[in-house]
Amino acid sequence: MRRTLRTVAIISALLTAAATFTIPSAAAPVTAAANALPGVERLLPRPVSGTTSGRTPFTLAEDARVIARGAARPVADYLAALLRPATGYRLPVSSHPPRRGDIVLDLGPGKAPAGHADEGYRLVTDGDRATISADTPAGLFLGVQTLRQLLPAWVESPTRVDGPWRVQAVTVADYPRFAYRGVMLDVARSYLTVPEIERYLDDAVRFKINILHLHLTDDQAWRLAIDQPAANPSGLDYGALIRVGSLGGSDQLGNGTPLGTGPAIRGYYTQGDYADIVAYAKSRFVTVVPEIDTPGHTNAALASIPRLNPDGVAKPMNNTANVGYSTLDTTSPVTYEFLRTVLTQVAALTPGPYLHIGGDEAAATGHQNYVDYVQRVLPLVAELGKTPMGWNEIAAADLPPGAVVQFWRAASLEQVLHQVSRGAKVVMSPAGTSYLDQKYDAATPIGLNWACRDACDFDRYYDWEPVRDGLAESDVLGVCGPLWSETIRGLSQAQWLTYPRLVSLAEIAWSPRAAKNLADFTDRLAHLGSRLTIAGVNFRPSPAVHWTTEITARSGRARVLKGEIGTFTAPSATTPTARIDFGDGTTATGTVAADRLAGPLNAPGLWRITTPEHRYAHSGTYRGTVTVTTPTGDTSTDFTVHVDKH
Ligand code: TNX
Repeated sequence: MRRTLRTVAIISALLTAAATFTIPSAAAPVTAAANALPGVERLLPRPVSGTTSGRTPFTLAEDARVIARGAARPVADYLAALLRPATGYRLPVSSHPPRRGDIVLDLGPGKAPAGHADEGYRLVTDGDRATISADTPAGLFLGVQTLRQLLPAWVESPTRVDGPWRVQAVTVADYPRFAYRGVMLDVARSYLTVPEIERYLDDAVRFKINILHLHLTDDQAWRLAIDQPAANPSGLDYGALIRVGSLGGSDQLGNGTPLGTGPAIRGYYTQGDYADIVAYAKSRFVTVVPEIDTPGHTNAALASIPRLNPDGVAKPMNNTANVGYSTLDTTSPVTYEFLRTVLTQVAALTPGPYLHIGGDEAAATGHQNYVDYVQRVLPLVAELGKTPMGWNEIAAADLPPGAVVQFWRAASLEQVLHQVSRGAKVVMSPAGTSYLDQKYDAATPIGLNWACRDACDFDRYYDWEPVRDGLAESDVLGVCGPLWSETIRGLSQAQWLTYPRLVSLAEIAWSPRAAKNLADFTDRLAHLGSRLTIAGVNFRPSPAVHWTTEITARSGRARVLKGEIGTFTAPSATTPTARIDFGDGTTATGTVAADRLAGPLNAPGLWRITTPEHRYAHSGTYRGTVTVTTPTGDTSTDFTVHVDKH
């Protein structure tokens, strides 16, 4: 058995220029599943066009390189780092002419499908090589996500699995329907660490998400450090936003009922942390959209800086989920001094074009004050060089052309349409079909249910159309799925509510409208479960999906087999069984044990198959089979054992 698989994977991930791996092996490397290769028909989101050519499949060679020049190199580095842990291959990035078995990233004008230079790409795989071509590094990166899904699911393994790493011979030409394909993390109600956000992002980009909206401030807490500005006429203490404002969280309802599985998680981001998130996102071609929610949803700021209050007295922090009671004083110059300081720093830290000022549920502000406020702050954002963005309510004011309204409820539809007729754009986040914080059903232990009740699975989040209500295609920038965190404690719970529903939203945002087909989408999800399991993403295995199984078994040189012989995924199984045919005329029942059992907030982990001790009587080469039985039927894979002469 291969020793220290984990160590090998870690080393291979770290050393980009290491020598080939020569690992002393008493028995068996892990062999990739014999399951049918995933084809274009399984891609999520569905590409604009994809065909299987029927030619020789592409095989990633052990000595393969990723060929890239210039601005394509960072994408090549990303791809190589992605493939190294599971393959154990060195995968150097090189600018030499390609050889058989290489992956080529071909960057240049006119490479993407015509008219889609920004994010379009082509992917061609055959017996010679896999080539991704695009006009931009972003296009290459999106093509990389497609290639990744065409490799066996075990490519997502953080530890080494042996190949062959084959890809069907395909031709894909692809580009997005919408430029804005977002997910929103509410780090105000309950905090996520920087590594948690990065991991969350790494999984979202699999589905071609390219916007990370960060809801940084709310009534419960303020999470982004703001430096003391050089000019501070009112002598405001911005450090208090962290000393006081970051200490809060959404622990309970207003009536005292506890929320979530424990108290909200506290924390804050230094400006360096925020810059790290932005840089990490940028390396994945994701734009960060920061939101400073105002003039309502501001209790944490009012609790931190007394002078923001008309009476000069700081409000108490409030760790309930209550909202709608707080407001900045829209008539006070101190408010605008404060906002200029905050928004100037946020704008300076944010390379992306958008700056979101919230604007939702400002029930305590008063209508005219609210309109005056929006008409003052949006131009300030524009003056800072950013496109101002806010929730639907901002459409009550006259917006500067190009301002973006994030649509979350139909209440102010007339106003939104009016502002659109004046040049505003819309991002669609209709609560009932895109709020990722809603319970899947009554049994979901976390989540809210005000926007979606009872049947809020991936199908509902798939089966809606963003261009509607009198909007035209060109009015809509795209789609965003908000994950409000009143009830969410940490990354694993965030993933549980996110997957598979974010995949639904991602397909709405990426794929052509005419390609929408719920039954087909459900079939594709059925295979995705194994990939998420292997990647270690916590997802809810919906009972509406016939989750499929992927299996690997170990091959190698041995006279005696014993211990772990294979691994498989089975997202909906509770008591799978395994049978081993040793290939010498004998069979046995394998012992099956789960890494982690499914729970009300947990996807099941991998299942390990252990063989009873089996001694081969004679030397030779034996082809064995491991077969597992799960609710979706039997799945088998072969393994080979070489038994040497004594
Ligand atoms: C409404 S949507 C809110 C948030 C809550 C969310 C909970 C919006 C703009 N405001 O403050 O967190 O509902 O689902």
